Amino acid sequence: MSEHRRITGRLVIATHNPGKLAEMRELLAPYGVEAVSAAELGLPEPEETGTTFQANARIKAMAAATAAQLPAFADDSGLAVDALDGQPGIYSARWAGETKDFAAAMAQIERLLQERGATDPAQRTAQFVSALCVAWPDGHLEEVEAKVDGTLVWPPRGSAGFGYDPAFLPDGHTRTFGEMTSIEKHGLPPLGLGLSHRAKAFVKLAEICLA
Ligand code: ITT
Repeated sequence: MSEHRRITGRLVIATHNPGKLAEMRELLAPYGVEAVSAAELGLPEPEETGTTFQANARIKAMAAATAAQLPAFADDSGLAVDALDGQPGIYSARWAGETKDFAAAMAQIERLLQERGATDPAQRTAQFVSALCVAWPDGHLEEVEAKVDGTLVWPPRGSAGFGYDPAFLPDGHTRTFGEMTSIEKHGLPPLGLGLSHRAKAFVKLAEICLA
């Protein structure tokens, strides 16, 4: 097995999602990494042709690392609803359509849950999953994945965060991600609990790639 590699110097954050970008910047901030976004560099969005979160994270990180000739950090993530056999999963962004209408995507999930008679919280369990990949221009990869378990609520609650946050109630909590501050959702100790899927995956990545 090859050695892990540390992140030093400049890093591209290979996302075009402003909500994710903000979270990834906040997660990197304590490590003093100089982060520049794919949008700031004018990098194109690669097609996500993978069939897993990890494969798509790798596609995004490798495309940005090659184009920018810098290490690149990508996240592929999504919401997997148990009663819907893991949907929308890797298609979570695509369910919101061209206009990125997540209110409509949450309503679609709710319609499908109602069709299945999933009204009890125990029938409405879901996970947020995050696969993180750092790719270097020479092809070296570091990859981690994590999830957070929760329940879907209806109607959605709160306006913080992005995407499906207002519908997701993490286990052991009374407020949805949409009702939490950014520190509560993804802050790392000592400020936060490292609650979200992305925060948990980032902790794993930091252990192997960051000082
Ligand atoms: P990039 O590929 O440019 O990073 P994207 O939005 O297309 O941006 P994904 O393909 O990984 O990213 O799609 C993940 C979707 O899953 C994202 O658009 C959100 O709707 C949802 N999602 C992921 N993490 C989330 C979170 O922390 N809170 C709410 N929704 C989340």
